[in-house]
Amino acid sequence: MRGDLFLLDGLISLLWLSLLRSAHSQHIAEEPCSLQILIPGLKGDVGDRGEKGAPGRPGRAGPPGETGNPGVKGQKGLMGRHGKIGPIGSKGEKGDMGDGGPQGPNGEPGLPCECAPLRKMIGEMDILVSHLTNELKFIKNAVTGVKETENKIYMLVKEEKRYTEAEAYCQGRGGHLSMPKDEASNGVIASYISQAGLSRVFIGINDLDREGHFAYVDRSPMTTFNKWRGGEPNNAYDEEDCAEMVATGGWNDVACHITMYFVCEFDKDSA
Ligand SMILES: [Ca+2]
Ligand SMILES: [Ca+2]
Repeated sequence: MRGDLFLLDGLISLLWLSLLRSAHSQHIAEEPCSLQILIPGLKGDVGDRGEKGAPGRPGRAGPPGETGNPGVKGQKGLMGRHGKIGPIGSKGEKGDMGDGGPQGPNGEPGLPCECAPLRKMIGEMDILVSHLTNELKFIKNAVTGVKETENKIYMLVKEEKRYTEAEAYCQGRGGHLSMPKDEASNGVIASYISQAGLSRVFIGINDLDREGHFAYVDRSPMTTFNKWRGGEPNNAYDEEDCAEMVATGGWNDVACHITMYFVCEFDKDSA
C-alpha cells in the first residue's frame, strides 16, 4: 500500500509538470487534456487455492533417548539334558593291604594217606611226560624234513648226545645210527649235514669190539666200501673208537664220549 501511494505521488507531480509546459507553449499543445495518465487498476479477486505440494525431505535423526530402567529378572529355566559320558580316568594307586581276618575254624580230620601207591603213580606219570616230551621233539625233527633213498629213511637229530646215547635214541624209534654202506647213501647223509649248516655228525661205525677193526653199529661187517679221510682212522690219543662224518662225506674216528648231533636211519620196510 505504501508503494502504491509513492507511485501515485510521482504520477501527480508529472501531471503538474505537463500542465506548466502547456501554459508556456500553446502552439504545441492545443489539447492539453489528451494526455494519458498511467494509474493502476483495481485489485483482482483472490485466486483458487493451489494443489498440495510434494512431501518434504525427512528431518535429521533426533538425539538418543535416556537409558531405560532394568527389567525384572526372569524365572529359572528347566534342567538341561545329560551331557555325553566323559573319558575314563586313569587308574588310581593300589590301596594299603587290609588287616588280616580272624582265624577260621579247624577243618575236618583227613583220611589216613596211603602215600606209597600215590608216589609211585606220580613217578610213573613223570616218566610218561618225559617220554612224550622226547617223542614230541622227535616228531618236530621229522616234520622239519627227512632224507630218503630207495630203502632207507635218514633223519638228522639236532640234539647233542654221546655215541651210545645217540644209538639208543635211534634204536628207541626202530632204527640205528646211520650206516652208509655205499656211495649213494653216503652222499645222502653228507648232503643232509651240509644243508643243515653243520660240520659233523655221529654215524653208526665203531671199533668198540676190537681195536682197529671197524664195524657197523648193528654189528654187520664193513665190506670194501669206506670213506675214511686221509690218515684216518688214527685212533688218536688211543681213545677213538667211534666215527663221525664231516660235511664233505669223509669219515673220521673220534672219541665216543664227546657229544654232537647225529643221523638216524630207518628201514622203509619197518618204518
Ligand atoms: Ca679205535
Ligand atoms: Ca681220528
